[in-house]
Order: sequence, then C-alpha cells, then structure tokens
Amino acid sequence: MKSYNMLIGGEWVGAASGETFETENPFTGKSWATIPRSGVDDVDRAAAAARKAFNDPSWSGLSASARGALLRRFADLLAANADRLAEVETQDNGKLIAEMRGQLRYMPQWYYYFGGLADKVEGRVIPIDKPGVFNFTREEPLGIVAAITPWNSPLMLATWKLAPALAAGNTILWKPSEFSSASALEFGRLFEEAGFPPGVVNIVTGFGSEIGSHIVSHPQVDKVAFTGGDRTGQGVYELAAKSIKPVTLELGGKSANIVFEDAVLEDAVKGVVSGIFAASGQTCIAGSRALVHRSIYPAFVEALVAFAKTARIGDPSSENTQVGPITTRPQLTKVLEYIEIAKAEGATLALGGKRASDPACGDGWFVEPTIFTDVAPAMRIAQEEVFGPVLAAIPFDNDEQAIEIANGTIYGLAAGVWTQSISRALTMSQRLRAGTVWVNTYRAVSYMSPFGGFKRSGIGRESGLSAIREYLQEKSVWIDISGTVPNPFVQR
Ligand code: TXE
Repeated sequence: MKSYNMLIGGEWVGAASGETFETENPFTGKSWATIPRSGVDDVDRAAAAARKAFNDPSWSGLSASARGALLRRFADLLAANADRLAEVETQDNGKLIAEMRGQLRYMPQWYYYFGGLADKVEGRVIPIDKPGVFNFTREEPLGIVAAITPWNSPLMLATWKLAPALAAGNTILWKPSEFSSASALEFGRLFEEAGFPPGVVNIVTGFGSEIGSHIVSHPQVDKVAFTGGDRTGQGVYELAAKSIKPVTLELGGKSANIVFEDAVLEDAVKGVVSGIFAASGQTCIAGSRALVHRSIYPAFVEALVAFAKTARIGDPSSENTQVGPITTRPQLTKVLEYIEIAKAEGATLALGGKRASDPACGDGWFVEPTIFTDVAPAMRIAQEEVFGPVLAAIPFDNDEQAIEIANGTIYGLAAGVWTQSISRALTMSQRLRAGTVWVNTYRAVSYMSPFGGFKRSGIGRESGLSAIREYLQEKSVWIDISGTVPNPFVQR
C-alpha cells in the first residue's frame, strides 16, 4: 500500500488526527493507497497557510509577468510528468489510459494560456464626470479560492479552476474528491518543484460530507469554485450565500445529441456513441439523450446498437480498451438503479442493461454499454443525470419538437446537432439553451473556449479569456488632482 500525505503551507503532512482512508482501484476493486482523512482543524490550517501566502510578498509582491512565468514552468513540468500522472489516475479512478494520456498531455495548455494572460489583465481610466479628480480601476485577486473538485476528470477539472485563479494572483485551498485524491497529491509536488511559494497551493484531502461545509463557510475563503453533483452544488451555493461568497458551479447535465434526417448517419452514430460511452458516460457533458428524427429512427438505432456492440470493455490500463469501469462503488449502484428505473418506466432495452460479466472485467465495477429506446421525454431516464454508460433514444417529428425536448430538462450544459443544413445548424445553436453547442462534432473542449452551464447546470464560465474574471474583483480608485480640498460645509 502506498501512503500519501497532503500539502499544507509547503509541508507534506498527515491529518492532525492521524486518520487516513483507503482509496480503491475500480478495475480490481482493491485498495492500493492511503490518503489523509482531514478534519476541520486541517482545513483551518490550510486556510491559514493560504492567507499567509496571499499576504506574503513572495507571492503578492510578484509581478504579473513573474506569476505567468511560474505557471509556464509548472506547465513544462506537467508535460514532462503527463504519462506518469496518467498511470496514477488510471489506477485510482479507472479512466482509460489512452484518454488519460491525451488529457494530461493537453492539460499544460491551460497553464501556458493563463500564464500568458496573467500580465494582460488591465484596469481602465474612467473619463470621470467630476472636475479635479482622476479615477481608475484595478483588477485584484479575490484572495483564497477554495476549489472543490470531483472524481470523473480530477486533474482537468481542477486545472480549469487553478490555472485562472493562480494567474489572477489568488491562493488555493483545493479539496479533491475522496475517490481521486492520489493524482492531486502527485500534482501538488509539481507546484513545489515549479517554485510556487509555500502555501500558494494547499491540498486538503478527505470526505466532502465531513469537511466540505467547513471549507465553503470558512471565513478565510473568499470564493468557491465547485464541480460536482447538482444536489451537493445546491448545498454549496446556499452555504456560500450565507457569507456572501462568489461561486462558480459546474453541475452536470442531461445533454441532447440531436440527429436530423439530413445528417451524415455514420458520423452521427460515431458522435452519439462517443458522447455517451466515452469515459463510461461519467462526464458532465455526456450526450445521454439521443434525439433522432422519426423517419430515420429505426435505422439509426440499429446502426447505433451495432456500433456500440463493437466496444472493447475491460482493463483501463490496456491501450486497446474502449470502455472502462465505473469509478466508484456508489456510482455503480446508482447506474444499475437507473437501468431498473428505465425498465420499470416502460423503456425498451436495446443493448446492455446489467453489470458486465465479460471475463476481461474481472471483479471490476463495470456496466455494459446500455441503450434504451422508446423513451418518452418525461421519463426519469430522460430527465435525470445518470452519469454512466446509459443512453436514452427519443424520436422527434420536427425541428420545433426537437428543440422543445432538448430544452425540456432542468439542465443546460451542452447539446449536439447533426445536420448538413447551415441554416438548421445556426438556428439550433441559437435556440438550444445550453452553454456549449456542437455541430457535427461532440465533446470538443479547449483552454480557449468558455465552458459552463445554462439553467441548473451551473453558474460562471471556465476556460477562455473570460474565465480569469471569475477570480478577480474590480476596484475603483479616486485621486484628487485639484490640489484643494473643499470646505465640506459649503454646498457645491
Ligand atoms: O458528487 P459530489 P458524487 C454527479 C453525478 C454523480 C453525482 C454524485 O450525477 O452521480 O453527481 O457524485 C465534495 N460540501 N456528478 O457524490 O458529492 C466531494 O467531496 C462541499 C457530476 O461523487 O458532488 C467532491 O470533492 N463539498 C459531476 C465534490 O464535492 C462537498 C462530477 C463532488 O462530489 C460536500 C461528479 C459538501 N457538503 C459528479 N459533499 C460533473 N458536474 O461533472 C461532497 N462534497
């Protein structure tokens, strides 16, 4: 068993209580490392360290260019360690090694991009309406950013927060998911190696149910950046409101992949399959509803099932595997429950539908790629986030109905449109109430393009130029240049 410590104020430490918990490998179902189990006093220590670092000239006195250079140095180290980190992640959360390598090799771009942006944040001079005064604005960091991150793409989703927050000059209290803390702790070493002053990045491990509320309501924390489930997100939002903290929330979705009758069917089949079966459906942007024009519905479903059947399921550390395990035991239970719910609701099971028994899966936590047809838009399987390899295929009759069904959930994270018509593509991209719309592609993300949710999928945007604004606050500075301070008792 490997034993990890966590990072507080530049020191690698255990929990003050000495307690740890075990982290499991979803492919073997066995524990492989121990992680410190923090209590509230550990959070207090980390918050104090983050505040000290925020006030210390070794961080606050750095020029924006120097901060940018640190981020770029970190990016270089990340690139050099990408494959090693990918292996840790695959062992800890069961994501495919091929996907993890791709993700980790791309991840440095966020630190290059936001490192480059750090010294391009500028204030404004306001042509103020009052004579004898000069007014300008400054863009300042918020202070301590608490990053609370999930297990599905642990380092990427943390990066979307850490890169802009650090570029803006904040310090970090990061609580990774209890299901995927190992990679975060390995990642932490690179901040040290890059030369970030102690306490600028603190990593506190433990259970959200035990320390989450304490982090969110902590008086030292100035902002909460959260990715996770919508119920947990609601709680975070409510608690943050009590101390008037700004939040960014990314809370998942029930995204529709809409296939029109004029689509290139082969491409649409690939897009729908990658939308739902990549990462075993455990992505916030999973295209978990396939909306298919009725005229092509039977042929499309047949092609979809045939293609999905070719997916190789098994060991995530093998290059050839295409569908890996479910990351956590509770998630496995949840996915299997939703399959039963869909059956009970009267949806037709066209593929899969149970825990995988393929010998390649061993004792791992696998669910077969599952497709339900005859799904009505109001069914729970068409409304609620499953976060697993379960697709609901829904027919529609015309464009208007497609929009109505696609927009007819509480979520609004993403949508896919498959069509060859430019006017349809543009109309759909305008009328779909989602933070991202893909046309004839799916799952593309970049450090350059804003990502976030409409409706209950969240608040705020990550990546792209505007993301740094989520970690800054504007200050207005007034300077008298008239040289005479007027008598306050004389009305002017
Ligand atoms: O998420 P949680 P869970 C969805 C998905 C999944 C469901 C539950 O549908 O089935 O959420 O997953 C921390 N205060 N998504 O239970 O609990 C927790 O420790 C503060 C969608 O794993 O939301 C972890 O670090 N923090 C999603 C983080 O919140 C708390 C990604 C996320 O865990 C807390 C993951 C509390 N009271 C799950 N309780 C997406 N948007 O991509 C827990 N946490």
